[in-house]
Amino acid sequence: MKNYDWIEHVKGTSKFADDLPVVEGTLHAGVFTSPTAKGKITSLNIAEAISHPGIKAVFTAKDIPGKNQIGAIIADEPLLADEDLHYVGQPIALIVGVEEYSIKQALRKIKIEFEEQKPILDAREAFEKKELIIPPQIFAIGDIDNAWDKCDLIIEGTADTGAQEHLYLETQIAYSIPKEGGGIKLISSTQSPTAVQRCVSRILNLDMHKIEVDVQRLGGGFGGKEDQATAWAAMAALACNLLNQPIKLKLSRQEDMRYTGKRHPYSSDFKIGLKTDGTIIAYKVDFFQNAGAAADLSTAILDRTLFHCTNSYYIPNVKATAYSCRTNLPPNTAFRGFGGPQGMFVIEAAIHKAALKLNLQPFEIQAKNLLKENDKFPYGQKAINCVARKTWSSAVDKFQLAKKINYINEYNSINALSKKGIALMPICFGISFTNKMLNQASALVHIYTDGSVGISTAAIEMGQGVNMKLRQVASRIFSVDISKIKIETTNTTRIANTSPTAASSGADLNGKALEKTCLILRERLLKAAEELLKTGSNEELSLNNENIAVNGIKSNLAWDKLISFAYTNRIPLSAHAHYATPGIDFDRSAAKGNPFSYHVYGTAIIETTVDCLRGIYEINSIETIHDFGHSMNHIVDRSQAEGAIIQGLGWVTLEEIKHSSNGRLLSDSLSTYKVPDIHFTPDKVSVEFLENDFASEAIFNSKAVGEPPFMYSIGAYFALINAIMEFNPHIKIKYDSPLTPEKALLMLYEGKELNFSTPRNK
Ligand code: MTE
Ligand code: LUZ
Ligand code: MOS
Repeated sequence: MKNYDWIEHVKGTSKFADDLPVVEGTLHAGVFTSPTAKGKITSLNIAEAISHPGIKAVFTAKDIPGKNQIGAIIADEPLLADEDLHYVGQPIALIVGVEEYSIKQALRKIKIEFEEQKPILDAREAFEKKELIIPPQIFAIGDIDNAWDKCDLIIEGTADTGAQEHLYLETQIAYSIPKEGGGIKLISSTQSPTAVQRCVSRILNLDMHKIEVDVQRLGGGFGGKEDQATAWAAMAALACNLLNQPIKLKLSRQEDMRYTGKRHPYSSDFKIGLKTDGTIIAYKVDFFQNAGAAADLSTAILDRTLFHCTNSYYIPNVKATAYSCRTNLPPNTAFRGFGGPQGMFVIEAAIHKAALKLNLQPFEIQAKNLLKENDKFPYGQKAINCVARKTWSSAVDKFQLAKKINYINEYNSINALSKKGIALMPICFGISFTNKMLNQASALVHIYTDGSVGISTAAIEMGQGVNMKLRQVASRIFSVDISKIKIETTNTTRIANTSPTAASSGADLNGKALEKTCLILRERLLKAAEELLKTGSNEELSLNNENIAVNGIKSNLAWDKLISFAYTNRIPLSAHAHYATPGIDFDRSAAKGNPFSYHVYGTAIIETTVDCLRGIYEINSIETIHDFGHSMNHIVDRSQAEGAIIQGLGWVTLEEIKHSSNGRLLSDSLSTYKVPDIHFTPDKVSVEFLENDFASEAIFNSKAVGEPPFMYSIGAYFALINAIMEFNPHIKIKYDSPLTPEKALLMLYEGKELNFSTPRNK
């Protein structure tokens, strides 16, 4: 199975928002943003900007006809700042002009004065100052207070993970076109068309039915357009509404990097208690999430950190507390894994630290505590059809762990300035939105009189291949060729009340809704065929390879003939159906329930080499046994796993977001923000499929794949630490990701006498 989208991408013929033809009279918009991380506006002078040649208008908060509010979960974020400034890059005014260059010039002519205050950039500092987005959230199981007595060893420590820039290839963009009756059509690069529609309706004080949002595809989202595509679309819509002219708003790469939120950095405290054999008895953890200046999706992300705080381990006594801390940075947002990676890093750090004390290998502790069937997660759900141990033992066998270790030991014994390290990384990721309401989808299917099929769902194609999977669903149920199936744009007038395409569940939710819809049509068509072929009750009809089969034998009735007969006989050839994931529930006040439809498991083995003179390093290989369920498209799923793994490697190694002490983003271009390229990519990235048919709520048992493999990369951090410790065994490790080459170099020589025996003046 190919992904037909890729052919168009390679030819350059796929259309993205900026490629769509613009309507006559289209104007462009630019955004004037806060120069300070915290302050109060004392004066804002837009007169000079308005009179700049080519400029049509400048809009500020007071021009908003509806509510100046874009917060989706908590109403704490204005579209345009009116008085208080909360981060560098916060939108203040919108400049509309005939072309982008004059807008750029006019942006410099807005004069702002403000009282500056001292910003908070760090989550722990925000916590000290009681700047919390919501009250602390707690997940607990067992009896943590009495569990410590049963432990032979108790270890405490801290673990930090960094922010991450989404770096989707297509920057944030929206195009707004006025429609009759004051309505608006929006082309938006969003993962959540309904979120855009709802927000624009609130900003403009218009009924939602007046706002149509249409999405062809995204040049990547990775969570960065789950919530944060909305503001730009709302600004384009605002100017469009006020001027009654089409408006295009797109961010340059640098604007995008500066103005939009990132993966949340976390700082955490852990305490872990074990038996001398490595059995984990108790785990206590406090997560300090750096939310940025507004809630955005932070509270939902905080939830997922708690859900995944024990990764794929069974721990009988757990207390996990999570604090969402308000700081003066752009609001941080969804990013592949959605808080899961941040939670999982900390338990891995705790295990690593405990292993050093117990004189065990970290993988011995990991293996000992892996989930078994029916083990309980801290939120009460049981691990069902759990393949945690199966993926682990397959990885150990298939990738020959024992042999690898021998080889690495030998390598390290003969190389003084180059050291290798190895780590294993099991993963476990829950599938379903943790907010139950969002686990629904619907589909609309038209069969045209020539037998070709058009499909609408809520799914957004952003490179992950969901459109290909949806085509496969319809193709399989109708038994017609893929070429007969077209996936239409995602449009709020065809599919209403869409959940974001997120939580890795795009194919599951929309695929299931589509399956239901196609089955309705298939039943109707088979009834029509019965009539046409005048078959008896002992004859069973089916669709087979663009033909109707009777008792499995090909008849002379072809698919297109049947369609044309159905149309002639006034049988409806369109259908719509709705799907809601069954069996999920979560009691928020008790923090107990079954929030997930199923879990995805897997195990990776990672080998790294560190250059102990320079601190630079290579990830040599990352080999995984991944639980795909019964994959419906191997090439799409494999590429999702590979992409997620390499994106994750960037997060734990090279990608370092730096701010100045007054809150200005320093790493705001690709010369200062390093992402993995093809040279950094490991020589060997193996993704082996563990096939099973366990997940009945996954579409055709093909498990969600978008996010889970991201977390394998956490193992690379520990493999690098292990390599560094071969060179400098006595360092005190701060578990502080990303492990940039700079940090690696400092760790290699921490506490070491530098002894340059060669005379330097010669
Ligand atoms: N793959 C590509 N190529 N581009 C993306 O933007 N987003 C990821 C993942 N894979 C993304 C991607 C994220 S964050 C999610 S949640 C899923 O795709 C969403 O799509 P799905 O639900 O259809 O898997
Ligand atoms: N978005 C969301 C998500 O709103 N809820 C989730 O549980 C989730 N999980 C992963 C990614 N996005
Ligand atoms: Mo993905 S973080 O759920 O968009």
